[in-house]
Amino acid sequence: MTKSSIFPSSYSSEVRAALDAGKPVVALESTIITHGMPWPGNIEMARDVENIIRAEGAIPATIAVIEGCLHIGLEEEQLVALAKSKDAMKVSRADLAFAVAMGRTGATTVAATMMAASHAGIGVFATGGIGGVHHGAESDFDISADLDELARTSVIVVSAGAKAILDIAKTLEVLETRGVPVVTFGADELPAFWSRQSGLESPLRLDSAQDIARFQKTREAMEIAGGMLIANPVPEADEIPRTEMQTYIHQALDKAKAEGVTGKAVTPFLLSEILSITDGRSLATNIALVKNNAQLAAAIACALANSK
Ligand code: PSU
Ligand code: MN
Repeated sequence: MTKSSIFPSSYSSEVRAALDAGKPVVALESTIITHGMPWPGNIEMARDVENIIRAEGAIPATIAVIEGCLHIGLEEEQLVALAKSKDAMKVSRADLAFAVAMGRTGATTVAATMMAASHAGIGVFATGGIGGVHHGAESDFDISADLDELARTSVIVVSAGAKAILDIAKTLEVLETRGVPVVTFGADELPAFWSRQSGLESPLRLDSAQDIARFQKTREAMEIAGGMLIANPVPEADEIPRTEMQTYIHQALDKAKAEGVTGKAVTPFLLSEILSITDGRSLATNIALVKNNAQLAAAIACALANSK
């Protein structure tokens, strides 16, 4: 059964039926659609990702706030409208109730999507990369709310690591402090979003969806609350090597600094800068890694459902 929710929320018929039947469901965020990728690559990515999850035997639940209602699972027209919209809010933990109260339309970040997924009883969520500790955080305090959410909300987040525009070493330190397990899938080295390498050793490693499900079940049995981060390296054929990426990232960071970009605008600015520097290649990699994450998330959701 669907967990009774304190949120005023609306479920797509597909998601409602899956949750009622105890079938595996995978949550998907929507900020990646509105603020992470341009039209029409964003809608193609959103549709492909949903279909990959269905093909693996799970049901996708893309999450967004539409005119003040939190939607768990979007219909095709809603997905298209969101992908085309130019003024959707970027909704994180701080903004979720605001968007609902004021009847606004907004896309949910990793943090807000985890909150919605948890209330809906969805335990697995696929995204591209999480937010984290930005370079220079020691002076500007720019640390994503995604990290705190991982510490408090019991959802497995499948990502390609922390975005390489971040200070990944500091991001790992914060996750360790907050007690968030970071598990790299099938590799010893933590991936860095567009690249398979980060230069950092992964705190933990697992090699199958079944083992990830077993780890999560054990956490539940031991009453250890909070999320876990699965870092899934981008497939080799789609990656942009680390040394090459570092040049582009430096250029984008310099421009953000020169233009005085701050706050919520930083991540979308850096992503679109890198997109134009790489002439769209970063977008192809971004789409490939989200698809790869959706597939693994679906496999984990199926493994969890089978081990009930
Ligand atoms: N990964 C992407 N594109 C994105 C994001 C992640 O490939 O647009 C979004 C996610 O929604 C993540 C957010 O939660 O960026 C982090 O933003 P901030 O650093 O402002 O917390
Ligand atoms: Mn920030």
